[in-house]
Order: sequence, then structure tokens, then C-alpha cells
Amino acid sequence: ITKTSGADYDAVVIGAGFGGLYAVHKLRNEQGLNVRGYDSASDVGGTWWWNRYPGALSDTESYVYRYSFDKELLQKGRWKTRYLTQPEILEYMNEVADHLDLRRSYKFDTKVDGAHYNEKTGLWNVITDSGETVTAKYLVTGLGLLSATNVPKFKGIDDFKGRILHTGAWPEGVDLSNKRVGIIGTGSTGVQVITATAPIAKHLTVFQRSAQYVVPIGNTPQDDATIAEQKANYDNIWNQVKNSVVAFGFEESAEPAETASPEERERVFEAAWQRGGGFYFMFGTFCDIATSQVANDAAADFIKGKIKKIVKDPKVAEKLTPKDLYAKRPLCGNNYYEVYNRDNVTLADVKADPIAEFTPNGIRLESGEEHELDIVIFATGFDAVDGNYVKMDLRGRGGVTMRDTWKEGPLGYLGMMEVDFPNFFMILGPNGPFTNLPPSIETQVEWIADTICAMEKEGVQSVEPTVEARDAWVRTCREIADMTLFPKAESWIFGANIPGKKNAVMFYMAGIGNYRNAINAVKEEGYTSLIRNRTAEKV
Ligand code: FAD
Ligand code: NA7
Repeated sequence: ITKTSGADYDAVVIGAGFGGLYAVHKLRNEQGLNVRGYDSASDVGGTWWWNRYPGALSDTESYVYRYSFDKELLQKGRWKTRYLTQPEILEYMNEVADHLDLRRSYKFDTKVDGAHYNEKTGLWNVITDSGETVTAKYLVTGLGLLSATNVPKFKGIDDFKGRILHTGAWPEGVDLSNKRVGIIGTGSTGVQVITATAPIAKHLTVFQRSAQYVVPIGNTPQDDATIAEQKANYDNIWNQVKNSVVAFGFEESAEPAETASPEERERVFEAAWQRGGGFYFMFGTFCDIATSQVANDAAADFIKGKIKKIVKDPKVAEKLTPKDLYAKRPLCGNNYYEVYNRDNVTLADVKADPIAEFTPNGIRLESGEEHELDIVIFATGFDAVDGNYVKMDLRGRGGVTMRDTWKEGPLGYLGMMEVDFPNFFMILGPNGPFTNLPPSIETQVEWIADTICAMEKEGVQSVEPTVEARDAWVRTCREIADMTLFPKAESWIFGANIPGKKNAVMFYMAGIGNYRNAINAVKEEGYTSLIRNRTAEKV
């Protein structure tokens, strides 16, 4: 039964990843709204439905890469190692969907092509590729921030006789064993697929554009006693996580590297290297690696020293040594640099000698050198954060399009709302927190559900942020980002990975604790930063 008169549904939720699933649960199971979900995937899982490439793994530790809201689910949680593999996460998401009976609200294999706000009815018209259009009062989008694949265009690609795959749309049943495999890209995904492919491929050629700082992941087995202790301690763990900066389950360091002695730096970095974890290395060792050039150089030099020691061929070691700041998303991997000591692995430095074209048999570099390949894997990442939003035909008040609103770069209020888009709520929209994501997703979905609940109770017909509130939020995000070194490195965090994409601030970088305080203040102050219409718009 729909509470909104004249609408097919009270709410449409797009996406069946961590975000969408929790939104359906909150709105349907807890608030009794009539909800329809859509996902272009064939089932639940989001990221973990799409990214089935060999080696796909979360680099957030198992005990905090999950929902915190359901105590029963937390106690049922199963993991054997410090990090969860893609099949384990997908299994977990399926369990959540069963436990909360979420699947019945979804239409899978259905892409939402567009959504248009109708001022006359005060409803969203949601248009799908199955030809269906439905109406709803609320539109909640969990489209994913690392979900719209980036497939660079290369000359001659259609002539290649082998197979081309993108890690973010990985089909079932691919066998890499005994094949000549090429991998383009050495980000988080590249590192994982490279380390998993090297031992099974006949030959692996890595096409590296930028050398990366990669620390060990430290994916050790977890004994039952450790897991039992984590489960017994969940209230404290989540309390710490939700009041921290990056929400990864460790205490961030309060010690600056800038003033630490060289011996102290060496000791702390070495301990972190042995412990493992990318975010831990950047945020758990010292507090100023992402903000101070001196501290950043110290961390970078430590990793460069490791590369020199690990990689036997000095020419290869040189190619693997980053030249820029240590200020992209921190990476970690399983014996990553060691891969390049293998006889069946070749490193092609495509910054020095760029890819000229695909040929029928492989990839030819500008120098003329040709690499013969059976399979090419694009580990080239995503049109991150706003990618899926600008791909859709999203139109708000007066027909204003999201593409137009964000043409100079994505904006957004609190990472969840946008001016002229009434009753429109984004999960992990632009300018949301830069963290381990499930706790931020929960934070946002809970705020969205509370806002909708307040609207329903008070008979509010529509909400949207004021221009002033939105602009102030974007300004705050810019100011915080400018205090860090991240904008100085070219990565998806600022939209610098997509040719032609405007470099823009995409995250609130002051941490999840501050973020939670900021959005709770908006609620507690009675949503004064939102325009709240009590009457239906003109009929
Ligand atoms: P997603 O899981 O991306 O789900 C979005 C869903 O929306 C997709 O299923 C998609 O099909 C659907 N969709 C999008 N547009 C449409 C449309 N127009 N119509 C219909 N359906 C649509 N985060 C961490 O915190 N820690 C990690 O260790 C980590 N590892 C990662 C590893 C990989 C390989 C990748 C790609 C991401 C990783 N992430 C990690 C980020 C990860 O995306 C988030 O943790 C989380 O899964 C995001 O959930 P979500 O529901 O917001 O989006
Ligand atoms: P990333 O981090 O964006 O990495 C993509 C990689 O692909 C990176 O090494 C790029 O080099 C490389 N790339 C992109 N385009 C090209 C072209 N045209 N030629 C050569 N190389 C190219 O994506 P990931 O999937 O690894 O990770 C994204 C997030 O998903 C990650 O942070 C996790 O949270 C999960 P570049 O460095 O730009 O020179």
C-alpha cells in the first residue's frame, strides 16, 4: 500500500549494493513505505557482484567491512583471514538480503535510464530500460562511487583477436592459466589482479603508466579467539570506528612524522610494513603523512627503499619507483613488488613508451616493441563518484539536468542532496566522507531515513537544500581538501583519472566522526538548511 497518493511507490531505490540494500531495509521494513528497487546487475551485491576478477579482495579488515546495525548478523559473521575475498563478501550480501527479505522489492537486470521530477505531481518519474516508468515521492540512489567503469580508447582495439576484459565487469568462467595476459593499470585493482595472475599465467605483461606506492596487505589467517574477541567487543569497535577519521578499525596516529627522529620513523614504518594495510600505513603510523611534505617524503622514501631491496633487477626497480607524492588512495598488496622478480613477468613502462595501438596479436608500444597477448585485462578503474549520475538522464525542478548542474565538477550537499532535486537522496554522492565505506553508507542511509521519517510525520511534501547551504558545504570540502596533499596527486579522488574530466573536490576529508557531527547538527537544528514545502506543489 502506497502512502503517497497517486504514486506507484513511496520510494524508488537504485542499486543493490551496501547502500541500496540498507535503504530498502530502513524505508520498507522499518518505516513501512512501499519501495521498489532496481539494479542492472542480476542480483544483490553491487561492487561485489561486478568485480569477480581473480584476487578481488577488500582491503578493509574483515571485522569492519560489514554492516554494524544488526547485532544478530554481526554475531553470525564468518571470516578466516584478515581480509574478505570477493566471493565471501558476495555471500555475506546474499545472507543480508535473505535475512531482511530484501530481494522481493527489487527488479534486477533492469537499468534506470533516467528520472525526472514532475513539479505538478511532486513525484519522480523513474524510467527503466525495460520500458517501464514508475512514479515515487522519494528517489534514493545507491549507484556506487566506484561503479561506472573507465574503458580508455586505444587505436586498433577492434582488430585484437584475443579477449578484452574490464575488472569491474568480470564474466564468469574466465581461465587465465597458461595464457599470455596483459594487464593495463596498477591501481588497487591492478595490484590485486597482477599478484593473482602472475603465478598462473604463461606470461604476464604489466602496462604501468604510474608507478605506485604499495605496502604489504598482511592477509594473515584469523584464529577463532581473535574473531570471538572482536565479536564480543563490537559495541566499542563501532563506537571507535564512527568517531574516527578513516573508519578502518584502527586508532589513527596522533604523532607527527615531521618532528620524529629518523630512527623513530624507521621503527614505526617498519612495524607498519610488517603489520600490513594501506590505510594503516598512511594514517596509523603518523598523523601528518597526508598533510606534510616532510612526512610524506619520509613515508615515500621508506617504500622506495623497500622496492630497491625487493626487486632484483635495478632497471625494473627504477621503473617501479614512484616519482610523485604518496597521496593517492593508499594501496596494499600481497608481495606486489616480488612479482617482478618472476621469469614470466614483464613490466612495460607506458609513461616512457606509451601504448601506440592494439594489433591483431597484442599491444604495440610507440617504440615499435610488440607484446603478444591472448587476453588483455583493463584494470583502468572507474569514472568515480559522479560517473553513474551523469550517465543517467536525471532531471530536477524545471528540467534542470544533473549533467548541467555538475558540468564544472560535482557539487552536492552533505554528500547526499542537490539543489533543485527535491526528495532526492544520494548514498555516497559527491562530497561525502573518504573512509572505509560501509560505516559511511550506514551513516548516510540512517540520516536519509530519519529525514524522510520526519517529513512523513510532519506532512512535508518536499525537501531540497538551499543554494547557500550547498555552496557552503562544497566550500568546506574544498578548504579541508586543500589542507591535504591529495589534490596534488593525480587520481580518481579528484577526478584526474578520466581524460577531459574537470578536476574537482569529490570528498569531505575531515573524517567520519566530524561528518557525523555535521549531519546530525542539521537534523537537530530542525533542517533549517533545507527548503521544506508543506503543501503539494501546483497541481
Ligand atoms: P555499489 O556496490 O557500487 O553498488 C551500486 C549498484 O548500483 C551496482 O550494482 C550497479 O549495478 C547499480 N547501478 C548503478 N547505476 C544504475 C542504474 N542506472 N540503473 C540500475 N542500477 C544501477 N570500499 C571500502 O571501504 N573498502 C574496500 O576494501 C573496498 N574495496 C573495493 C574493491 C573494489 C575492486 C572496488 C571496485 C571497490 C571497493 N570499495 C571498497 C568500494 C566499494 O564500492 C564500497 O565499499 C561499497 O561496496 C559501495 O557500495 P554501494 O552500494 O554504495 O555501491
Ligand atoms: P585506479 O586507482 O583509478 O587505477 C587505474 C589504473 O589504470 C591506474 O594505474 C592508471 O594509471 C591506469 N590507467 C588508466 N587509464 C589508463 C590508460 N589509458 N593507459 C594506461 N594506464 C591507464 O582504479 P582501481 O580500479 O585500481 O581502483 C579504484 C578503486 O576501486 C580503489 O581505490 C579501490 O577503492 C577500489 P595512472 O595511475 O592514472 O597513471
